Amino acid sequence: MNHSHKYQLSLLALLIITGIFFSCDSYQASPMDLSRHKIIPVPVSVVSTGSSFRITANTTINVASEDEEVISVAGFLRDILRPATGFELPVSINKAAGKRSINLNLIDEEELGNEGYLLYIAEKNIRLEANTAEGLFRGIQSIRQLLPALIERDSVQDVVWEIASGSIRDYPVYEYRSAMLDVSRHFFGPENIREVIDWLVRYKMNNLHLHLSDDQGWRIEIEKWPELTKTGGSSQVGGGKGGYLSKDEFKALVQYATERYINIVPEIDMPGHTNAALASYSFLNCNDKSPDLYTGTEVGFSTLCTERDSVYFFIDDVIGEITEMIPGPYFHIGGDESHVTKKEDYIYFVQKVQEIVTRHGKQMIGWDEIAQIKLREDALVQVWNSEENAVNAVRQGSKVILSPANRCYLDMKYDSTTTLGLSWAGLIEVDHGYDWYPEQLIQEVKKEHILGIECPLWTETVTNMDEMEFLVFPRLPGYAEIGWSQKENRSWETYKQRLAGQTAVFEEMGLDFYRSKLISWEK
Ligand code: TNX
Repeated sequence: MNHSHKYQLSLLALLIITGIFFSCDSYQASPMDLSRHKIIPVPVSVVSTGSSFRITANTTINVASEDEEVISVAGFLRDILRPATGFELPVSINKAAGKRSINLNLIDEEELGNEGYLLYIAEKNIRLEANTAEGLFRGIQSIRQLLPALIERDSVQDVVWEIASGSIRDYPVYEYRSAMLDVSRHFFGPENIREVIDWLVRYKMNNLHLHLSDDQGWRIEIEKWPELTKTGGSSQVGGGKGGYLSKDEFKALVQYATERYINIVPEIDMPGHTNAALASYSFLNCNDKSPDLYTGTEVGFSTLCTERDSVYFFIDDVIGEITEMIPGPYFHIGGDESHVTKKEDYIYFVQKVQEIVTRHGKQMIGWDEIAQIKLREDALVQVWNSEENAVNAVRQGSKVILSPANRCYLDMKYDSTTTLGLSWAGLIEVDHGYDWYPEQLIQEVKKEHILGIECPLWTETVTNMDEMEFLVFPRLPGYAEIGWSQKENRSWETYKQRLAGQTAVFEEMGLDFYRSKLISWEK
């Protein structure tokens, strides 16, 4: 055989072999190292097997049972993968894990709890397993973080969609991992709130607390008391037009959140922080005179008339209408900074409101001042400022939600040059926000007393989404990690590398994040 024949034959062989390979969608899996993942919050354990799984046009999403919730979680996965890959990724139901498929299975393994998951990534398929659909949903967020950042785009990208192979075992330390958004000082509507929900989803947080009323504005429609939104909803800090959520908008938001395993915690702040309500209905004031609407940023000057029965009928209506719209277990009554309510009146008031919340079938949450009353055992105390109140709460048998202002207030400035935000609780650079442990915050408050952590964004200085993004990112992922990850897996040194690994994702999300000098943001 001469050279040219030899060449033609080997070319033919090559073509045949390639053809065989393509017809069964095979490919050379790239070597990859799962242990170099950038997942936030860091999982319980990660083992690399040095290869990879590739999502291709032939990949399917398979669920092992006809559980509707699991099927809908599979649909969520498909919806995040489809736009940028351009692949169909059909959801099918099959008992056995297929080749080239991403499989979602329910299992029964106590240690994983409600939200834990196992993720096995092999060359031939991916298996995601959890006790509940919620656990599968949390696991999907890890899959998402293991893919190239371009997966965030909404048009088809020319990318090899590979995920490093290996296994992940993961579950949270704390059951309550949350952020709070103040929509009262400046109003933020449904579209903005949905975006915030999407942020929480990514980092496996599970609650969003909405601060729906304050001196500057009342933000939720109450049918029986229409002036609350008509008058009380018409103002905000700085004199803008304010706004409010209609009941339909609120219900749609709750549904959006629920579908994403985020519980909404509504707060009506009382008896202080009530100027907007007092301006709407004069009988709420002991002198029967409505004050003007308020657009400043002082706190602690307003109070409901705590001695009037009509005030409690009013509160019963408000709590009734709101709790009817939420499937979740909590209702937040505020209770902070009631500086012009006499102490005995405050105690009488919160005691009565605790009964009302209980009658509507919900667990009461309040800011730490409520620990001054005789709490029901299921009442939850949100600790923002006072150790004494925190200790009082746990001594009474209540659990606490930790929101230490000097560590996790998202409205605190990063450093002295930050123009947005406040600084009354100190400056919170990214390391200071990350580097603490809930169970070490207050000596007498032990791990078993802590339901979880929540980081609030008060919006006195926040007027639009760009400003919100700047204060929330990059601190939020750190708070998610504090709530989820095991203490022994956490350190600022490793966290800051994983945070740097989020650069491209933040950019794809279009976030105006704070580029802290402490982080080596990727170019
Ligand atoms: C204190 S934290 C408040 C809010 C303010 C915030 C500003 C808490 C329970 N009350 O009314 O908006 O500081 O950082």
